[in-house]
Amino acid sequence: MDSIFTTIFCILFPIILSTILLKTLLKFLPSGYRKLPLPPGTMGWPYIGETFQLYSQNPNVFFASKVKKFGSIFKTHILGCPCVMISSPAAAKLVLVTKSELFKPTFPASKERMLGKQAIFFHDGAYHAKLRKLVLRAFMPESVKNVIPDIESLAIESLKSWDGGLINTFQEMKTYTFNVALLSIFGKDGIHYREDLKKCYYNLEKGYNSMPINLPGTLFHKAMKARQELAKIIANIIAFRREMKHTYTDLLGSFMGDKEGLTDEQIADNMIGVIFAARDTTASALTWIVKYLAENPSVLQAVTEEQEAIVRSKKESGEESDLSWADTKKMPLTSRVIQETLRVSSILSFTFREAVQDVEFEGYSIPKGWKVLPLFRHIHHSPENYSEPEKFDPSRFEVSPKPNTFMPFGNGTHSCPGNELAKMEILVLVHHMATKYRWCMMGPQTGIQYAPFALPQNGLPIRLSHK
Ligand SMILES: *[C@@H]1O[C@H](CO)[C@@H](O)[C@H](O)[C@H]1NC(C)=O
Ligand SMILES: CC(=O)N[C@H]1CO[C@H](CO)[C@@H](O)[C@@H]1O
Repeated sequence: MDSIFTTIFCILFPIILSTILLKTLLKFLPSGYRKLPLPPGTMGWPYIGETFQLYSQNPNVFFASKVKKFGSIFKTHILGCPCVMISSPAAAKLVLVTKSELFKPTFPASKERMLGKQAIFFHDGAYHAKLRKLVLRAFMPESVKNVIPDIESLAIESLKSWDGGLINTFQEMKTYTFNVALLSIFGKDGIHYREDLKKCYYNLEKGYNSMPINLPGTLFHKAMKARQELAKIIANIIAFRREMKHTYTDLLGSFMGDKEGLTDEQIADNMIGVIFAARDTTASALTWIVKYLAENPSVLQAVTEEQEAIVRSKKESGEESDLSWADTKKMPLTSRVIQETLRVSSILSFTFREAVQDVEFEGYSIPKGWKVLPLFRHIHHSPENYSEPEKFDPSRFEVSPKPNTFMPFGNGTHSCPGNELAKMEILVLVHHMATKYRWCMMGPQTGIQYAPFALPQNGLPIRLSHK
């Protein structure tokens, strides 16, 4: 009896003791060393991972099947990187806002070289905060107000050039959003440089998704050369402005006026970066709006009535016909159409962050260097947050969405600082399009392409004509 007890004691005691010791020890170790499991999920093939499964179909199919199998946090491997995808509003809030210091924004090195290493997206901390302040200053409502008449001229000019013809909506919208971007960056000076900037930017864009091999003849090489030419043009504009000694309220003015002083190179990287961030995303949103309005005649009718009422009331009160800031505040229904378009189309399905250290996250461990992807598209299409999520129904935004369930511009310190400008250029174009033109889609309109972002197949060919 005694010896059995002794034996059990001798065996059990060290086990119990060491367990207690280990637990105590682990409590004092940095959290990353504790052995929490990785999130559940599969990593697919070596290197390729599950990239094709994700990009060969509606990403929602991939997200939904993963969430069903593994829960709202799961691991996968895409674009050559191990990733953790997170699909709940609460977890997105942690990554983007409350615990954002643990997750830095991240981009492939080749994109960094192409847009410019000093551009705002590639930074965090003090330098990022300074740039963000400068961008926000130029894109806040007070500043956007001043450029409404010029945006309006661009919208009218674009619509006129499309009148009567068969157009590729996305391509044409890219021209419009490019011109608005130049206007917001360089003010009216932009017009003189428009064609040169456009030519260089076009070459830069062609190489953007190419293999990053910098040898003569490659698209990447041409893009890098175009990048240098863009920087040269911008340096000329900067030099010209220094001589003029004016103060400018556009984005370049905001960057040049900064007392702490930015180098010309830092300024150029950021101007190129802003064009990049502003153009295709907004053009894609506009393309979707044109599609949804064509598919939903009752919504188009309501938008047209709202916009015609503005024209009428201006006429009656003898006001100038130009749109003012106050007018754009009288477009609640059109604004809801924009919100619903951004929700359904979810142009950026997700964003990329990277764990800056081993992170303990909702019971799992995320290793340092892994990518962390908040799935905006999944959140925007979750039936728990939006009933009949696939249905286009702007009236759902008559009540404001719950926090962190609607993030077309992201959230936190890296959210899109250009959202006011983007909404403004959309409202202005829709105003003129709905009141003066009619359009119909040409060919079948069910296809969607998803890489790099959601867009109607073939850029939505339409025929547009004056009413
Ligand atoms: C961003 O996060 C804050 C804090 O969680 C939240 O209050 C706000 O509603 C969020 N914004 C969006 C657009 O969801
Ligand atoms: C605020 C809210 O209702 N959030 C819900 C959105 O949907 C997710 C599932 O995808 C739920 O977990 C949230 O509670």
